Amino acid sequence: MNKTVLITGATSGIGRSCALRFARDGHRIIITGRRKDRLESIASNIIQKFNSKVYTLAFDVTILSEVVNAIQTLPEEFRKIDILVNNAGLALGLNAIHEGEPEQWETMIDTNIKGLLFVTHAVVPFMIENGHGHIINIGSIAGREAYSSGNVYCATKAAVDSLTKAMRIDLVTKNIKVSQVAPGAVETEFSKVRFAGDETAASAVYQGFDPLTPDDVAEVVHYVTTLPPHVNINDLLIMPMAQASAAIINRKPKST
Ligand code: NDP
Ligand code: 8X3
Repeated sequence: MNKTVLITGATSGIGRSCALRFARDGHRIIITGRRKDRLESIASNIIQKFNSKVYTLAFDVTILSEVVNAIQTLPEEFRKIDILVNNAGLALGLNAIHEGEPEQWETMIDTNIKGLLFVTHAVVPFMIENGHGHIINIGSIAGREAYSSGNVYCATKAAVDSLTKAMRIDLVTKNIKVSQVAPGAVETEFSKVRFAGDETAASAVYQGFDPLTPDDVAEVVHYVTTLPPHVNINDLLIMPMAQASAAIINRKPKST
């Protein structure tokens, strides 16, 4: 059956892969993010490849009025949202707590926690009206274990873990499933954003081992939505084989 799937942060990485994965099944897709040009090119790619229905919404998840306005403008055929993938998020910087930049903390908290809350708050009424729904929050290994200099980013992802549990409790009587998919290292634009465009620092993060690809994560997110109505995956931690914990990665030495 065709479903309507709204994915935040679909201009890149995991969100973009999720959009393509759900579109492959012929679902109606709503892709969101701030970069309008990217949304448009991904939408034409989806239409060309899968002939799926796709709608783009350019907004900033950190601005409540933008979130509310964007969701309100959805045309009738896209309003029955069955699946919400709360994926938009970012890390900025990697500094010990006393050397961190408070503006970067604010952006991470605004995006990863408040943004997820704003979008959920705007979308859940549609799900309640429809009598069902499924919310998938993208957490992280960083939400399970703090790692050196990860402080505020780790805290935001621990909040996603906690909010996922809280949402599940509050929405259980509304027939809305709430799941968390929490990946380890995935090679996307994440580290380029974290290191302010420093490609050398970003690529070093993934050196010497095979990180997850955004398609690996999208496959898992998609899987979680394919189970029978009485089954919910509450929480799923997906790691690269070479990554045993947040900070322990089996990197192969560079061959000389
Ligand atoms: P990318 O940088 O590739 O993608 C991040 C997405 O979030 C982009 O589409 C970006 O869109 C969107 N986004 C960021 N800020 C905002 C904002 N204020 N408003 C709207 N959209 C925003 O990174 P990933 O794909 O790796 O990250 C996706 C999620 O996965 C994040 O929540 C991240 O924390 C999480 N994650 C990532 C891991 C990794 O190793 N890469 C591991 C575990 C979790 P735009 O800039 O166009 O607005
Ligand atoms: C992103 C994974 O380990 O870089 O959530 O924080 S990590």
